[in-house]
Amino acid sequence: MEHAPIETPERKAFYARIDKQNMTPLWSVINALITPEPRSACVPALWRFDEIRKAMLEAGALITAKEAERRVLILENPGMRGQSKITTSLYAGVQLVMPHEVAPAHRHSQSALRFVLDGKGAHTSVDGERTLMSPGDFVITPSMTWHDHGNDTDEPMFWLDGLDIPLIQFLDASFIERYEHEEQPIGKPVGDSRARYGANLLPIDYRGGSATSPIFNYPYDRTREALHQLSRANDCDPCHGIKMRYTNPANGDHAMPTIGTYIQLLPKAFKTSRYRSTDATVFVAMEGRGQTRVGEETLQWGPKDVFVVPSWRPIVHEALDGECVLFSFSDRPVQEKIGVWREDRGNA
Ligand code: GTQ
Repeated sequence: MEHAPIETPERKAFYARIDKQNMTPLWSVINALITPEPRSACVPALWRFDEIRKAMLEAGALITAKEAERRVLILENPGMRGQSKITTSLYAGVQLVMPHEVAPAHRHSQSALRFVLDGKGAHTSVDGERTLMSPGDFVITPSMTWHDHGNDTDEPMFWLDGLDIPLIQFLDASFIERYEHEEQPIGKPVGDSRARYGANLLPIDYRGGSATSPIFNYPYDRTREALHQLSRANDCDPCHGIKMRYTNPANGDHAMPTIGTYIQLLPKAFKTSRYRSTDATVFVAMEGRGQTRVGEETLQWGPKDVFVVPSWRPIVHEALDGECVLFSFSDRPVQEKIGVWREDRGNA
């Protein structure tokens, strides 16, 4: 039972007196503070890639990557406009790097992920190593690592940025530094971290210890090959289809400390069982067409569309046009670490 004490004139007068001392009664607000279930301002929403792309190209004509520092259009949750949030704890935006542009080097305490949407061969550099990016690649920029982006190809390059900006803002732990040059020096060959950490090997004395995976590009061709192989075994989870988690090879934990990252395959015509969890999740449809029912709403998606599902809202995914692949990210690692993450699989 929710308590709702009556506000008598005596009580109201008391509240007014203590208000001057920056005090307020818990019993007036407890029902809004400690709710029986998550109550979020975050709402389900979808952004179509063709619309994002059109707006981004307009932005491309209006401002350079250099002047903007990062030419990004933020995907703002319609229930939280003006806050630069796609969920309560996470930020998402689409970044465009035009041919022969550089997004200048900086570093910040926020962790970032990139999920490549369109274009092939532009690069990002992280702490002295460069990686070339292709559609479907999942690339990490760990907290406080120097990073700059560049595009030496003749095509515009688009990717989705996911950052823990709202979480770091909430913790009041934001720092940024700009590098003295546009680009950082590159001291390692392309593929160095993949060879060191991404080949089922680790350097002999490597003990891990850093919060983020030492692999910074999880290329789509390898990820897709794993999903393909697993789809042949056809042992789908009723709630997820085939869903895998990107990991830190040094300790098996999530690849990033604050953002869980996932890839899932829905076989042709597969429909998931009703599922909900406390981590609001951002999805990118990488391949195929389908729909996701979120409570009463249905989001129809196709390749490169981005959509968001709030915490604890029941969802059902359905593949409508052949096999589908969804990339997703959420704050699940944080919730797991503090012991509050929950899921409800129905009876599945
Ligand atoms: O590429 O470093 O979308 O610093 C927002 C902040 C991207 C980036 C964003 C950033 C970046």
